[in-house]
Amino acid sequence: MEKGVPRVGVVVFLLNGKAVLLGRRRSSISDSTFALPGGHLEFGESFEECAARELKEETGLDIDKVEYLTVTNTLFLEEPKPSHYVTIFMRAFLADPNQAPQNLEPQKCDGWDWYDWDNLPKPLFRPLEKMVQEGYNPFPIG
Ligand code: 8DG
Ligand code: MG
Ligand code: MG
Repeated sequence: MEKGVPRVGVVVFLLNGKAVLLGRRRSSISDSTFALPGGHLEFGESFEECAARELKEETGLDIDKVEYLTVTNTLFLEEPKPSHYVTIFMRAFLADPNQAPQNLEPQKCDGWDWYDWDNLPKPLFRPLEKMVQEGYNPFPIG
């Protein structure tokens, strides 16, 4: 196997009531699975800055109350080009509750939609699937 270096992903649980924003991926990594918005950390960025930038680029949405939740360490060995990601999971809310998501990178995503946490679509992107199976919940307590 050709070895690259681990890369850093920053992804966002954008919460809206009981729902979370997901989009079906168009990508060499895990094509057609439902994933959170997000992307690669750029040089000099904070996790919060990266989360806000990726959300804006991918969905047009402005986010608020961005905070760190957890991290995963995932090898994608079954992909055509094996990769290794350390992924930072953030939580955020809509800055403007009336703003609707737009599909600004249609080459990378089929479209964004809100899905109830109790009724998530299938198949989920593997790191997310694993978290759900382990009982992870991104919603604030209380
Ligand atoms: P960029 O060029 O905009 O920086 O990157 P991108 O095209 O938006 O990257 P991405 O694949 O959306 O996200 C970067 C990596 O983060 C992805 O290849 C693997 C990792 N990742 C996870 N879980 C999730 C997830 O739920 N959603 C997204 N988008 N990426 C995730 O480990
Ligand atoms: Mg991106
Ligand atoms: Mg992305």
